[in-house]
Amino acid sequence: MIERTFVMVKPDGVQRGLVGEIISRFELRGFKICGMKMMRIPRELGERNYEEHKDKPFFKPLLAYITSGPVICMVLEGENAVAVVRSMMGKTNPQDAMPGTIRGDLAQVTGRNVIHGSDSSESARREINLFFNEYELHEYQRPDEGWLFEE
Ligand code: IDP
Ligand code: MG
Repeated sequence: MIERTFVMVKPDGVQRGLVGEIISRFELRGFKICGMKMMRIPRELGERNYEEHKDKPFFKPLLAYITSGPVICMVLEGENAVAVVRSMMGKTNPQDAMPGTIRGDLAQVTGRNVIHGSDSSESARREINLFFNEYELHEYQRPDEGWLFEE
């Protein structure tokens, strides 16, 4: 099933110059970039994105982290995109993330784990609507689609 997911390179990923490396992994895998922008997340948007964690002890540092500098927001489309992107990201704690995953290759600790990705189709819909309007989301064909997918 072709679906969309929301992905964000967090402030540490931008500051460390990892944006190209991360986007490149998704492009090479065959994901289509349907939307992309750089922004500094306002506090309220950060709170809404992470509202499921509002009672956790790490909520305050998480908000400080996520609003500490610009991020790159993306909407990626592909086969089973939510789960596949999560598997490419690796476990939340980079020390548990497998080598070959983004966190497993590029990060050290949970509080600086370089990337966010939606954890379900419902979260994806919610997060895409939170971060993008309809004029920022695009439909187009990749010329390699005929070879990425079966007929
Ligand atoms: P996820 O990003 O893999 O979906 P979540 O459990 O949803 O992980 O947590 C959201 C984000 O909150 C994590 O990516 C990480 O940046 C931060 N976080 C989660 N747990 C901790 C913690 O125990 N200490 C510090 N930061 C945490
Ligand atoms: Mg999560």
